[in-house]
Amino acid sequence: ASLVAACGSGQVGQSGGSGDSANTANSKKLTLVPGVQAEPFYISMQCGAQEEAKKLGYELTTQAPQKFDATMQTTIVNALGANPPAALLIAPTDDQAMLAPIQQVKNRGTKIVEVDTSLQDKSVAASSISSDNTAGGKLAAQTMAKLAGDKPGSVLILDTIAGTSTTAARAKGFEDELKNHPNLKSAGIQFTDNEPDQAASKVTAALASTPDLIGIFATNLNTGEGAATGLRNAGKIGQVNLVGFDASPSEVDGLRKGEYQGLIAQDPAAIGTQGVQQAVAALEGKPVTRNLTAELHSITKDDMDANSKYFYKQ
Ligand code: T6T
Repeated sequence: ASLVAACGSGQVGQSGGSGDSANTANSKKLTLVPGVQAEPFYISMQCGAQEEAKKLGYELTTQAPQKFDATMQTTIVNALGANPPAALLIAPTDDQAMLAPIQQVKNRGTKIVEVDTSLQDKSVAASSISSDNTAGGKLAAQTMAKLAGDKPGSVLILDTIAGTSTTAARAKGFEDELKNHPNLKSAGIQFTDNEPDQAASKVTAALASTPDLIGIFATNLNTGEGAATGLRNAGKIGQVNLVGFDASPSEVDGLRKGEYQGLIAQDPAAIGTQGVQQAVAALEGKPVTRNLTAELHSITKDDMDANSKYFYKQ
């Protein structure tokens, strides 16, 4: 499935750039394969990537799976093998299962750049660009501790799918930082299949099983949206602090309404921009940076208007 994003002021189609013709083959073609289609984080990433590709004279096409799912993403990546792009920018949905399909495209001569998530095997990609997700998890725990003040209690972590490098690092960073805040006890990590409904049910269950639950860390957009639903259903909005990751329009709306007490915003457009820059550097034989880190920003209701530049596109 392709993705059409509204970037900046105008509607931007699937491709950016000068286009090309059969005789230039695919040397100017970049393909972006995000984790999932029609999702504000990856739409913002696509916008950054498209703009940069156009600037550098390349054509970027986006092909996104319908769900954050390794089988669906594998189908897309396998199909690229028939007509491989010069470079593939990809957010692997599983840090192991996506190794073989990505390696196969690489074997056809395509340069690989990881954007957002990454494979465990660090030998495949020429470059990886992501947030410092461990630091983001730590920042979320510090925010949670500040919100709790001196009040002791348990905090639940909502993760997405095992094998997702980013959210795993956020959960780990959060749990590690909790050790510095003895009032806060971890109520454990729950996986949600990256489905808001599952996140909502996990919150409902945790409210029943953990009477001293005072906080929830939602490691991404969907877990946050589901957690807000779970708290709303139980009439616990504002009583249990919700710290989310990302800054989708619905999360930002939730922060304004008091459903979230804090958000850790990423800079997905910068990840897309830098992903294209690294891919093009690799293609043009220029120096490539193996690992690049995009900025994170902690946002609360009080400072959200000053931080609106970090809100994602939809
Ligand atoms: O949080 C982002 C991304 O960084 C993560 O890898 C998967 O979930 C998101 O796309 C948000 O839904």
